[in-house]
Amino acid sequence: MEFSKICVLGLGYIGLPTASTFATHGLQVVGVDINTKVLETLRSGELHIHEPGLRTLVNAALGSRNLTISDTPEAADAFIIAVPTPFDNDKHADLNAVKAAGRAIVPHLQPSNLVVLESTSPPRTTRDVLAPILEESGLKAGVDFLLAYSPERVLPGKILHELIENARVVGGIDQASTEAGRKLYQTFVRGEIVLSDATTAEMVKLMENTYRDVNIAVANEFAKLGERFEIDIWEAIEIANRHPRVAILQPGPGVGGHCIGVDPWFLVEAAPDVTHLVKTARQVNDSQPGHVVNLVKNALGAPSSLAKMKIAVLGLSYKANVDDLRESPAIEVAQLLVEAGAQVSAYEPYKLDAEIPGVRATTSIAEAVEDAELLLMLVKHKAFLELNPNELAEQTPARIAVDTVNGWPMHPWHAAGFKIYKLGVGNSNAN
Ligand code: SAJ
Repeated sequence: MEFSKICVLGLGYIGLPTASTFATHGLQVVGVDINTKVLETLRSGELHIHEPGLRTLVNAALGSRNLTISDTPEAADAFIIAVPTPFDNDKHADLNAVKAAGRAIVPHLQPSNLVVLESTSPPRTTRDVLAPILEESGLKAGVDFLLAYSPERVLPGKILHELIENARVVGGIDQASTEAGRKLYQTFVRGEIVLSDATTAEMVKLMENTYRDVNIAVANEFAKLGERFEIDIWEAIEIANRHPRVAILQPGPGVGGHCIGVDPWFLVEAAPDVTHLVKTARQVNDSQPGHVVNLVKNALGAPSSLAKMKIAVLGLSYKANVDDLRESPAIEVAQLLVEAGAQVSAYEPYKLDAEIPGVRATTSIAEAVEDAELLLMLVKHKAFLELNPNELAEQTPARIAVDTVNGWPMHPWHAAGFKIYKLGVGNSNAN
């Protein structure tokens, strides 16, 4: 089958780059979003999301006239669903956007069309949730139209590169759907396209992020053991990772973003009786912000309260060198400090206007640290790694620093007069 026109439903972090990439590779693409603000922003030549290179790509796609944007789908050869699947307060997957996208496709679905779900979804969503909705068209999945699942697996900050170069799994509800999916993504994917079935492809995506979450959880427990046994866990992990079959990830203030902290819950919800480890890992990682607050107390001599303590927080984003604040553990730490009575100033170089209740946002490191008693690094931003402790010592009265990401080497900071407390490192190393 040939694809000349496609509809991409959802113009967010995945849908917009995907729609634009198809368009710059010669397909006619209708990008659909139900959020009129998103459409207005795109039509005015602006972007509602930040991703290196995305503005140039979207401009090229719109400029070629291959990409048009709309609030409703229209007839096409293929439909790609790339809408959010968040979780609700009970940690249950919220599939309303996927269902709504399916229903929006129904009036336009024609025999031999392909529908691909890209949104991260609990196992069997393509078969058990999406197929019945699409069949309200009167057409039968696997008989009259093709249906597949193909997850996005790109890393925020590297989306445009990884979209094209990563291996991609395509799983159809039958052989013909799988083949059609391969043909569609071959338009631009240079990485290997691995063929499977829909439910396996759904599991692959969830397993990747769950594996990473569990690995980070064990690193976070190792960090607590490092503190208990007065060693440097960063050094221990580095040495352990020289073993050819060991690859431990890095401990830190917690796991943020909208993927790794969310996706494992889809497995726990789908099969709670067989996912004890997955659930425990989530709980371990979710407990890290509270652990960081304990480290701060400890560094200050374990006061019973942090009332009026002046703390300068460095970094608020969910990971290094991005401006994305969604589900950021750094924000949770800042909030816990405020709740404990501390006076918190924060500097986030990628988002100077970050608004967190009770936290004083600052536009420079100098402003954040000017009257601080303690410096707390929560994100391994390049700018923080390059700080010169001697220069910093002149800008702040603080002589205590807490490093949760192993960004500051002990020696130069000690030499500049700072006590350094590190997550994962015994206190005896602080001086
Ligand atoms: N983190 C650690 N220690 C580490 C690595 C990460 O604490 O060693 C923390 C980060 O600081 C961050 C969180 O984990 O708070 C997640 O960051 P990340 O860089 O691991 O992942 P994401 O959420 O930006 O992107 C992930 C990627 N998945 C994998 O690498 C398996 C990406 O490929 C997926 O496409 C994306 O989730 C997604 O959309 O699912």
